[in-house]
This record gives sequence, C-alpha cells and structure tokens, in this order.
Amino acid sequence: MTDIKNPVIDTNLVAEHNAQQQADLQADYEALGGMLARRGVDIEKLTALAGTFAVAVPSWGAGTGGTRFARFAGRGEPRNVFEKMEDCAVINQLTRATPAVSLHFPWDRTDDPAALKEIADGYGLGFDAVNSNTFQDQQGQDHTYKYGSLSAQSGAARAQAVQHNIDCIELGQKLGSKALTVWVGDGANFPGQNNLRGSLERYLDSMRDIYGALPADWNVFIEHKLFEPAFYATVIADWGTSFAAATELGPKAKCLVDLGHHAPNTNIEMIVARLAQFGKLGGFHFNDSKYGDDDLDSGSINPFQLFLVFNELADAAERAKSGATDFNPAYMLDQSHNVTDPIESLMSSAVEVQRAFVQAALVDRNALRAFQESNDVLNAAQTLKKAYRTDVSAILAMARVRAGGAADPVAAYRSSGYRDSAAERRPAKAGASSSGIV
Ligand code: AOS
Ligand code: ZN
Ligand code: ZN
Repeated sequence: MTDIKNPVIDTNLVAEHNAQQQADLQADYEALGGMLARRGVDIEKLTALAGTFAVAVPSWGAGTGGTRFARFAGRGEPRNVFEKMEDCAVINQLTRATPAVSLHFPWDRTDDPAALKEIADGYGLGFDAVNSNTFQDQQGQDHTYKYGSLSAQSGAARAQAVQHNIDCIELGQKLGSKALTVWVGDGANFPGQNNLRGSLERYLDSMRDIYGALPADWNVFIEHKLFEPAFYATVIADWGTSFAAATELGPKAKCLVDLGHHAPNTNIEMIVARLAQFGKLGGFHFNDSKYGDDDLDSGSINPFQLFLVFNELADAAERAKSGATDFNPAYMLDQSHNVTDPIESLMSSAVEVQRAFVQAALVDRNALRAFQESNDVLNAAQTLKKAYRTDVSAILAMARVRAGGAADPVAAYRSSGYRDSAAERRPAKAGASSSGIV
C-alpha cells in the first residue's frame, strides 16, 4: 500500500467504506478469477498490472468548465493552485490511479514553487507535463496573441510567446516536471489571412528556441488540433504536421494526441500506431467527444475507441519490450466538466482509462496474430471483442483497495462530505475563474 503522508479524506472513512464493500467485491473477484482461469489468465497478474497504471489529472479540470456561451460555477470550486492540488489529492487518494498533476501556466503560476512542491509531496502527488498558454492574453502583457503566438507575424509577440514557454520550463523544473506541452490556437479564420507555409515556418523558428531551452532530460510535446479557435486553418492541425514538426526539432520533441482533436470518425488508434512505430508518441490528453473538442469524460461516448487505442499501446509496449527499447508515453486527462462534480468526473474518467488499459492486456495477442496471419478476419475481430466485453470492474476495485484507495471512489467521496466542506471553506470569488473554455 502506498502511504500518503497527508491524506485529505479521513482514512477511517475509506476503511469503513471498503469493509462494507468487501464481501461483494470478494465474490465478484472470485467469480471473475474463475472465468479468467478457464481462459488461462491469472487474475492476480492483471490486478498487479492495474496497480501500475497512472494517468495525470489536469489542474484546470478541477474547476467547473464552460462553453463559449456560459459557465455555470460549481460549489466549492478551487480558487488557486493550492486548492486545485487538494482536489487532485482527493482524486488520487480514492482512485490510486492519478499520482501526478499537469499544471497550466500562468493559471497555476506560483511565486513559491517550493511550497507547492512540499504540499504536493504531502499529498503523494508529483507533477507531469506543464502546459504553456499563449492562446489568451494575460493582464499586463505587452503584445497580443489575437493574431497568433508562436507563429504570429509580429516578432515581438513571437518572442513573448517563446519566453513564456521558457518560463514554464523553468517553473516546471522547480516542481520536478519533465515535459512541456505546447498547444497553440494559432491559425486563420479566413482564406488568405495567413500564408499557410509561412505560418508553419515561423512556428518552427519559435519552437527551435523553446527546444533549445529544454533541459537534457526533458521532452516537449506538440499537441495538434484540427480547428478551434481558428476555423479555417490551424497551424498544427493534424498528426502529420505534428510529426513533421517533432521530426524537424529533434529527439526531445514528440507528439501529443488529444482524443478530441480530430475530425469525427477519424481512426485515432491508427494515428497512435503510426506515432508509436516512428518513435514520436509523446503522450495523450484523454477525454471523449461526440462532435468535436467536446472534452467529455473519458469513455463516456466511445469506450470501444478508448480500448482500441490501448490495444495499440499494448502492442507497442510488447514490441518495445522484445526490442529492449523505451516506450513510456505520458497519460494525462484533458476534460471540461460543465454539469458534473469535477472530482467525480475525474475519478470515474481515470478509472475508465485504467479499464481500457486492463482490457487491452486481456487481448490474447498470440491468438490475434495467428488469426491475422491466416486471414481469419472474424476470429481476429472477435479476439478483440472478447477482451473488450470482459467486465474487469472487480480487478480495478481490488487494485484500488489493495493500494489504499476506495472500492467505489464516487460513493466514498460522496459519503465523505468533501464537497460541502469545500463549499464552506471556499466561498466563490465574484466573476473569477482560472479555468475556462478548453
Ligand atoms: C485545447 O483544445 C487543448 O486541448 C489544450 O490541451 C489546452 O491547453 C487545455 O485544454 C487547457 O485549455
Ligand atoms: Zn488537450
Ligand atoms: Zn482540446
């Protein structure tokens, strides 16, 4: 069991909750174990594997999100990075699947990174990739990003955006991060607004400066997105451009796949396979969507797609193992919670991503290969479905309980009364939101 020095939720409450669930969980676990044993699968191995899973929580996801129409504030929302960390601590304490937080600057900027790190340590939290923000202007900023940031025509705006990214790296270093994620909204709303090639050339020049400031053990993740806020042409619109940019920059530059950043029906698992094949898969922003960059909870719309993504990741991990190479993409959530309690959404989303990870490990890869080689299409497809249809909930719950988390994180959270106490402790700041349209 991983000990957390300063747990936010009373550990007795978690223990009581687990004791109440114990008999049912044990029965479900044994039934599943028996079924898996008949398939030649050892449930204990899968439970141990589930315990290794980790996905980072986005600090901005702890606040209620919004759309371009409105934001309906939630009760007890975090008002600063320290309160966001407290919420993230709850998520990890109960799920034991989110031991790191991905910060976003300047939203989460602090003058006292040492204090932030110390608090995070107490919660048992580390820091994953830090995110820069040049998609909105900040108060008192000299040059606007209205017409772009890293690719802007204005050299002064570009220099300011480069410097902001370098500042993010420096702050991230103090916190123990090892990567910078760069997403820019740069692009054009009208044909003719920008020279399409010139914009990418300027973006690359700026990124070269940022790349040059990366510490030796850091990576930079390039996040592509089809459209929004640019509605005609986005500078880093797709994985092809992202791949070209990452290749141009060098080995420390990799591509980040946000599941919501593609045209509807895009075969995202194939993008994952391609990037993994060429050593450029840096990480993920997990979420789900129906139409565009909806930032819905992971697995809420298309859980089969999430499973197929993890099926490619499992394949890539197996290949890396046999080739004795490294394969370690960063897993992060990037969601906007408009109508749910963000803590509940982030906990259940982390569990959904973990579920896909475990289901992918259930795929009988030898059988799949044999069916593929003999062109037994139906059985190849059924091999994937068999793993996907297996309800691994008891494995996930058992892994949580063994690690000190809650059998049912949402139920335990609700019974803790955390949201009520947060609402009392954190009266809303009028008109303020450090999260926003994502
Ligand atoms: C924007 O659409 C992206 O998903 C970025 O990852 C962004 O930095 C994040 O969503 C916070 O706004
Ligand atoms: Zn994202
Ligand atoms: Zn997005």
